[in-house]
Amino acid sequence: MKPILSPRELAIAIGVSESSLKRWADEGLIHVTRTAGGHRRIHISEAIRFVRATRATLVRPDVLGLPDVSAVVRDTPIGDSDEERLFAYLQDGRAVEARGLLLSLYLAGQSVADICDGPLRRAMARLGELWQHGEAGILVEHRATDICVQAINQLRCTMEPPADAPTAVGGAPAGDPYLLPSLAAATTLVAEGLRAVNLGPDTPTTVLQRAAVHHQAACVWLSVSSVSDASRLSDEIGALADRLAPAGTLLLLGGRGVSALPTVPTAPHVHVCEMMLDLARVARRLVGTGAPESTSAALKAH
Ligand code: B12
Repeated sequence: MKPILSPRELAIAIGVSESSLKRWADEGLIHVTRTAGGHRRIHISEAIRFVRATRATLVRPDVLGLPDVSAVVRDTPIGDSDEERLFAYLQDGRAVEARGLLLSLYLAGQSVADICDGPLRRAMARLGELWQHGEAGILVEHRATDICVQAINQLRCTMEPPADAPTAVGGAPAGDPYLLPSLAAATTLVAEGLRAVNLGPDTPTTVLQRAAVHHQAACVWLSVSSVSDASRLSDEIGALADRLAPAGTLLLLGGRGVSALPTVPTAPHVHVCEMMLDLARVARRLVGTGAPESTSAALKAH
């Protein structure tokens, strides 16, 4: 990915004239910075925001350093749904096409939450049903997980929340090996304008609490997929909620395993979210309010 673009490069990528692009920049439709010599420069995150907002067609994605998207454009089976195509790419280990497909859905205006709750979740669920974790299935599942990690990280690298944006920290609890749900949560939050520190799978809740203090987090997400000792995990989550309460830090719980817990804290700063779409909604309110102290109040109406 090319981090900084000239107006000419973005113009070529979306098939418009350089003068149109400069005019849009001067009208404030696209944010540019200036070099010491006064030349306009466009950050890749701003270029991608512009492409999404205007539904521009990327005729030369390679100019932006997004060659994966070209691979998908060349390989467009008519009539297949996004889920169907992603499933086929993941099953066959076609990483370039899978990354390109998810990136092109994002460029076409779908949100990160839509992509994770939709084609990504459904394609992975179908892979899980195929082999019931026989050896061949584990091979495909690990490979598909790695490809999705690459794809989501690629999306994440196109976004740069402001330095003063509220911070979220999160992960999956100790003993939980699932990579994708926490990564999807982090990227959903970043897409909504938060800064996210993803501690990933197998993170003790005490470490999440420490990270929340260290980063003065506005919220902590916990993605629960695999639960071996449900009552112990319930207690750990209860203790985490208690420790987060004084600073007004929200605790956002989600994942397939939450329903296996005997109890979930019911305090006002704890929210159980089913999907990334719910998380995005909470994030939008957080970005609107900023300071952690005010987050609980702002979310009461949620
Ligand atoms: C990949 C995979 C694995 C990989 C994980 C690799 C890795 N490092 O991540 C490996 C091979 C290790 C694995 C192992 C096992 N797995 Co497995 N695995 C899967 C699979 C295919 C995909 C999981 C995934 O990543 N999905 C993508 C994510 C993004 O989707 P998601 O988890 O549904 O999350 C969504 C929501 O829950 C929500 N969400 C999640 N977290 C959060 C957090 C917040 C804050 C919010 C708001 C929302 C939210 O948003 C997400 C997007 O919509 C699933 C199939 C499935 N249906 O999901 C089986 C599945 C989960 N596995 C299963 C099983 C049985 C196992 C094993 C027990 C197999 C075995 N005999 O060893 C082990 C257990 C491992 C353990 N210690 O727990 C079963 C679980 C059945 C059950 N009812 O519990 C499933 C459902 C497969 C099946 N159909 O049988 N697995």
